[in-house]
Amino acid sequence: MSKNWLLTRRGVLCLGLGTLASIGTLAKSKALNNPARDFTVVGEASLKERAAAKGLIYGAPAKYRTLSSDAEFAARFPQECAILAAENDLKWRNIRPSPKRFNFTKGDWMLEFARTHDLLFRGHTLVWYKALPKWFKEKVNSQNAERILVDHIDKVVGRYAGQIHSWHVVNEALHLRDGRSDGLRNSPWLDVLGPDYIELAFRAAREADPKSLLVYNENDLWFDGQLWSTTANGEAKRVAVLKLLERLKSRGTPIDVLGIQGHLRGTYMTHLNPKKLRAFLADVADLDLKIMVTELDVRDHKLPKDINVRDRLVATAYEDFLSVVLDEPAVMAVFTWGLSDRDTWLSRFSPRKDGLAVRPLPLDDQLNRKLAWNAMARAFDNAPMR
Ligand code: 9MR
Repeated sequence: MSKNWLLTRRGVLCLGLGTLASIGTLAKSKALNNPARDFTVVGEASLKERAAAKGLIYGAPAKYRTLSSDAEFAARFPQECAILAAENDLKWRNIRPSPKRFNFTKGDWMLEFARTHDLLFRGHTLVWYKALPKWFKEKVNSQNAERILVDHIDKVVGRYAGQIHSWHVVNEALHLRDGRSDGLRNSPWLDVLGPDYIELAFRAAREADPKSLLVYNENDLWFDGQLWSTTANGEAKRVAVLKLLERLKSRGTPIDVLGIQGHLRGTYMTHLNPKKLRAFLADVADLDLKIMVTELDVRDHKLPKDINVRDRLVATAYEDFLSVVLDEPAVMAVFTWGLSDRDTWLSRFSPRKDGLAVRPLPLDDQLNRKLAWNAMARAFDNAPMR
């Protein structure tokens, strides 16, 4: 079979029928694996410097656990990143041990780390259907939910007011497979508050900190078609997000930014549709919103074993995606979801069947730059100036 089989009529037919998921992953990888592709980078400047040269911000989240115990990682982080996000330490489950108690120890430590190392700080996340404390189900009901949510936002956002660059206010509120006409997810928040919980959260956040940028953060916006059984069709999801954003804006909701997560899949990059993605980003910008890539990484658990081939495919995904997205002037920041393969959610969530370590991030587990780093550096270098 020709290496370029995806370009043959049979390949196009296969794509059209949406059967990619069942076709051998190696064949798909070959379709994008171009051993001659040039990932050369000029100079030694860091990702944060290259991003800043174009008016962009680059950063990543980290965990208190890692930053406070891994001195090598903690020293490396500020060399590449201009902004630190709290990966888990500001989630409900971690700061609300009981309805009456807040525990800010780790959040405070993270902010202090950011300050000490001259990093901006990003809060994640105020309203999510996951990472809720065990007591949530038992104690929160439609009578008290508004008070509890507003109080939470007031205390958490208020505590860091004036010191935080941006907050993920609402995370992943859409889930088309739940079958609602507005596309909203059947989340615990929707159950107790109805669809207006989104607006409520943004208003409370603005009230508690008039300065930080308020972000709506959503997944599965980068591809076309349906990739696997639990995802929505990418186009339908983009339409639903636009509708939600239009509704929020028309009601004067204080929202500043759409966060597109960007958890890419190395085996599905043929589903990146630059034209449609560009059009979507332009539509978002027309709503007078900024855009951030909030959780970029490339899942490699089904890519070939060979590290050179794998790294090349991961790098290809990074550069192909970023070169489209960074063309949109409304895009102001890029976060990878982690900095080094040493600490990535994917090693637990999407491990490889062959037992090899996953390699989804710009730095390897020794904190050295990989081809994915080159791909990002190139994308920043080639991005238009903001
Ligand atoms: O990377 C995070 C992982 O360490 C946590 O166990 C998990 C549950 O809290 O959340 C992961 O981050 C998620 C983020 O908060 C929201 N978007 C999807 C991310 C990956 O699951």
